[in-house]
Parts: sequence; C-alpha cells; structure tokens
Amino acid sequence: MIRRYEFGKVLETEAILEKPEQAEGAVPYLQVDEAKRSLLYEMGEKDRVYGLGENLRGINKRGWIYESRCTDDPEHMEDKRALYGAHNFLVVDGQDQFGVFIDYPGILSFDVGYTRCNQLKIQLSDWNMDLYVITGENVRDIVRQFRRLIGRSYIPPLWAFGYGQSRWGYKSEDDVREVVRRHRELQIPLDSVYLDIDYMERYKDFTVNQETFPDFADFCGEMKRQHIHLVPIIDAGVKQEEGYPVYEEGMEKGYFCKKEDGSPFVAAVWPGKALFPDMLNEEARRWFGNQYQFLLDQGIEGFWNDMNEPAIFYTEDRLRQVMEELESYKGRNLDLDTFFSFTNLVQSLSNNTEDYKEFYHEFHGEKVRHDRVHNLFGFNMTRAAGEAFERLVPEKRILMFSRSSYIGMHRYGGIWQGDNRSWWSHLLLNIKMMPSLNMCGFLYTGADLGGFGADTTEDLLLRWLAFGIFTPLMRNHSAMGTREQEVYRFEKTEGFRHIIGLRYRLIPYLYSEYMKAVLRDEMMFRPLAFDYPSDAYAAQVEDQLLLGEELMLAPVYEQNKEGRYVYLPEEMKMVRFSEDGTVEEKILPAGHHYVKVPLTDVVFFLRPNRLIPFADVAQNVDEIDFEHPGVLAFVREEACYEYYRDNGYEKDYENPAHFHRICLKKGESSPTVF
Ligand code: MIG
Repeated sequence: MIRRYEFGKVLETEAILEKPEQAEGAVPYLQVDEAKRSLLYEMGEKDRVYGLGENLRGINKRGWIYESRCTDDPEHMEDKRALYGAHNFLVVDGQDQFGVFIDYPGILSFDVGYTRCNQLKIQLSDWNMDLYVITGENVRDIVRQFRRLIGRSYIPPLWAFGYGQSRWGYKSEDDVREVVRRHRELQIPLDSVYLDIDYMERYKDFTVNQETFPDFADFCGEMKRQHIHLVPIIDAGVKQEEGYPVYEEGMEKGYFCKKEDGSPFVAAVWPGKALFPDMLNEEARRWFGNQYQFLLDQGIEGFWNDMNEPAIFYTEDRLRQVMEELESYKGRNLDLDTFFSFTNLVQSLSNNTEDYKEFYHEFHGEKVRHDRVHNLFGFNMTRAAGEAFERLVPEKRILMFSRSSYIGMHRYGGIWQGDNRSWWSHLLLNIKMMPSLNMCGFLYTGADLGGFGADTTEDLLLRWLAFGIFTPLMRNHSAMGTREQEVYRFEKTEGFRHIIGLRYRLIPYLYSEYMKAVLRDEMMFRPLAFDYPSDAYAAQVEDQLLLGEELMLAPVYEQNKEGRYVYLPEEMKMVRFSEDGTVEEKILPAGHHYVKVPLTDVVFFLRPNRLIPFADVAQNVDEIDFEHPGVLAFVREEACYEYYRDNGYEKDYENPAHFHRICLKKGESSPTVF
C-alpha cells in the first residue's frame, strides 16, 4: 500500500509520473515536525535500514548520517556523507516494516542512528515535499511497489552488456585502434571503447577534434566493422567561446542558467569558462537534447554524461574575491590560523555550496534558485538526452549512463559509480552499492573496474573483474596519470581472457535477468536478508549478494587471499570456473565454509532446483549464440528457468515471444526448451 502526503508548496520533480491521491489521516510510523522540518522514527535495537542508492558504507545504512546533495567528490571515504546521486528512498526492516520516499529536489539528510543510536531522523532544508510511505508483505514487496510507482527502468542495447575499455587519456584514432587491436590479438572479448574528454575540440560538447579524429564518421564505421562501439562523454558545461554554435545559440535563446540580475552565470569547468544549460527548463532541455544528433549522425549509439552535479571548478565571481583576499596575505607571517585559512581559500573555489545559490532555473515557468532544486540537474541533463533519442532515433536503443542522478532518471539511463580509487575497499563498496541502487531503480550500473584514481595492481584488477562480470555495466576505466590498466598491460593474459570470457558465457543469463528485473520491477542484486528473512545470520552478511533467483555471489575483495569464508543460508551447488577451462560442481550443505578461490578462478553458488543458461565463449556480443545455450543446474527434483531473449535492439520488450522456459528434471541429461 502506498500513501502520499503533501507538505507545503511542492516543486514537481517528475520522479513519479502518476501521483496517487493524497492520503487521509496522520502519517504512520513517522513523527512529523513541521517547525523543525524533520521526520523522526524511533528504531528498534535490531532494525535494519536499507536503501539510499548511491552512497558510502554498508548495505544496512545504520550508524551514519547521509546527505542527498549531488556532489563531485572523488574522495569516496567513510567519513563522507554524499556522492553524486540523490536517492531518497529507504526501507526500515524490523519491529515495523515500511518504505519511505521523500520526493524533494533540495538538500536533505538522513541521520540513521548517527546522533542517537535508535533514531532515524530525516531533515529537510525547507518544508515542501511529497512524502510516500509504503507498506507491504515483506521488504521485496515494498521495493517492488516503489519501483512500480517510479516507472520502468532504462533498457540499454544488448551490446552494452559486453566488456568496455575506457581511460581518460585516449587521445586519437590510433590510441583507440591500439586498444582494440591488443584485445583482439589476445582474444580478450571487447564490445566498446569509451571516449573521454580528449576526443573533443578543447572540451567543447558536440565537437570532435579534427586533428586527432579527422574523419569521425568513417572511424565509427571502421570500429563497428570490428564489433566495437565508441561511447563518447558529454559534459554539463558548455564552453563560453565566440563562434562556437552551441554557446552562441544557447545565449541567443536564453537557455543558460542566469544569475539573479538576469546575466549569465559563468562557472569554469574543463573548457575554462562555461555556462550551464538550464536542464530544468523544458525548452532548453529539448534544445540541449537535440545537440546529441551531431554524434548520432556519425554513427554513435552510446554516451556517458559527466560533471552534471553540476561540478564547478570555480566561478568568475568567487575567483575574483579569492584573488583579492590572497593579496592580503602577501608579506604576512602565516601562523596556525592564517596559514590554513590561506590554503583553504583556494580549496574553497571548487563545488562551493554558496555558488549553488548564485544561479536560477526557469522551472515549470517559475524562477527557482538552484539550491532548491540542486538534485535535479543531472537527472534532467540525462532526461534531455533520453527524450531526444526518443524523438530523433525512436527505433533505436541508445546506451546512456550518467554520473549525477535523482530517482526518476532511472527511466532515461543508468549510472556509473563515479571516481572510485584502485583500492580493495572500493571493490567492496561496489559490491555493497549494487542492491541499494537496484532498490532505487538503477539497474544499469557498475563501477570503474580496476579503480579510477590511484594505481591499480594486477591482483586487484583480476578480483574486481571477477565481480564486474556480473554487473550490467562492465567497464574498465581509469584516470589520466595513473598506472595503465588495460588488461594487456599485465602478465596473466590467460587469466584475464578466462574471466572476461566467462562474462560472455553468462550474458544470456545476465541479460535475461536484467530484462525480467526491469519488466517486473524486481531487484537484480539483493542482500541475503531479502530472501532469507528468518535467517538472523544472513541479515548480517554484506559481502555476498543474490543475483536473480538463481545465484549467490561471494567475491574475494581482499589482497593476498587465496579464498574466503562463505555463508550458505541453504544447501547450494558451488560452481568453480578455472583458467584451464575446467568447471567444478560441488554440492555444499548450508552453513559456513572456507572456499578456496585462486586468483584467476571465478566461483559462484547455484540455489537448489535452479538453472541458468550458459553459452559458449564469444569475442563480442554479436557472436553469442542466444538460441542454443547450454545450462548450469542444481537439480534436486526439477529446475526451470524463465529465459528472456529478444534481438537486443528492438523495443517490443513485452512481446510474449521473448519468454521461454528451460526445464531440467533429475536424471535428464539435456534440458527441454519451451
Ligand atoms: O573531474 O572526463 O568521473 O570518469 O574520466 C574529472 C574526465 C572529470 C570525471 C569522471 C571520470 C572522467 C573524468 N571526469
């Protein structure tokens, strides 16, 4: 059951397309305090709190305070409160069981037992919101109802389930050719290469550097013949430069965000001084979306939207003030106080909260100060693109994922998990984030495999890939200046080939699970607690995940480990894939096990009476034989799988012809397909 309560003058976020009628009576579970602009819930000692999408810390969010404030912060450390997204949905599971969604575009915080162990306190910046309280049969049911409310998640083209190679630093056609050549030569499967900001002409959106990519359309074609899709980045800021058509047209039509006095708001990002298109204004959004045509026309079929929190390196106004203030430090004896305020001055230039109060949007015909709708910017940039694709190439699925997001954006694209580091702890963070993102509708997601910032190591990359082969977005990405981390930079070529090859064997299963999760508002990745609610130990496990109804994953996420402890909530079949091609299957009883996992092995667990389709290795998605997959099964009596298969490019998602059944009975050697 879904109850909606309206407070104050709601700013329509369009997270929810069809709002239910307002509920009668008092809000259940939560104490509503309008004077303090807060909502309060007294948690039971053992209550667990799930959700909040893209965030730091655990699957159970208890014990910390989180903020919904979309932020470009590459330091994903435990003491942080916010990342790039604002996903205001959580589920309390304990003495009571209910979900809460705060549909509110401004900045808010979720104190989940931080100030007081047993208090959940939600604090808003102003008192205008839609509050949803959802109850249901169990946690999965609550999440399903919420997902139905926010609408169907985005569906990418099939090739986007292949392996993608990315690096901030590929500068030319030849750099890209080299990446493709090395993968193909070593028979390491690959479907896409990402283009970071260097493909553009001086970081101008919707341009291509003519010197390094002299014939871009031609080059796209050349790549496509090798089954490679190029995926260029688009940044939120448009360079301020006379003669650059996107800038000139945007100025002329008044489509950029303005300051209070109506003059354009100038902030610096990659290209130096830049302007932010008013993504919240329908007309400007349409105009910005139309710009993607420039790249679609040249054969591009996928994009990633970056810097759309929006990130600000500095604003003209603040830079001027800081420069002046720095002057005053000249010749002074800098002591404890002055030295730090001196160094902080320069630091304060970037992503300064005060700057987000300096510009305005034209939002549903009203002038609204940015900070009140801050969390909608990335959402609406990606919506601009998504709506444009529907207009410009309605017959096609276009790959789209964004860095910043708000619930509602999940209908237009996926997200990647931003600038992590080549740290083991960030592999674990990647694992933990999957279910909470799924709860909020973000199914097409993954982290930068190998780690974005800092230098990776071969073992970290192997272990990370061994988890990444299960995430819908499987992309190796790293930052300029860090150790190069394409898999061919390392020695264990066979190991890499084996692990990435396994991804391709699993794509029929993964794609099928993806589509069913989308079409049925299910989570593809779940914590053990969601499926084994009466198992008190399972509720504590945060380093294992359920995938679909079939698999349990237990990745290795620590260095120099030859295996790990795994908890089995019931009897399962362990399946081990080794580099030499052997597949070991072994039934293990419920309980605790130490499982050996050598560096290039992949291990997962099949639940009883379940099977998954399992294809042969392919070098790219086009080569996979979806029609005649083999199976991996754990049959006690009979296992059946609902197999979803379409051509991966058309949009008749619900066509019943796409659903097949694969069944295997005990004693049978080959499955029956219906
Ligand atoms: O501030 O375009 O998260 O993936 O490589 C850095 C350069 C800007 C941030 C993205 C990252 C990308 C990088 N961008």
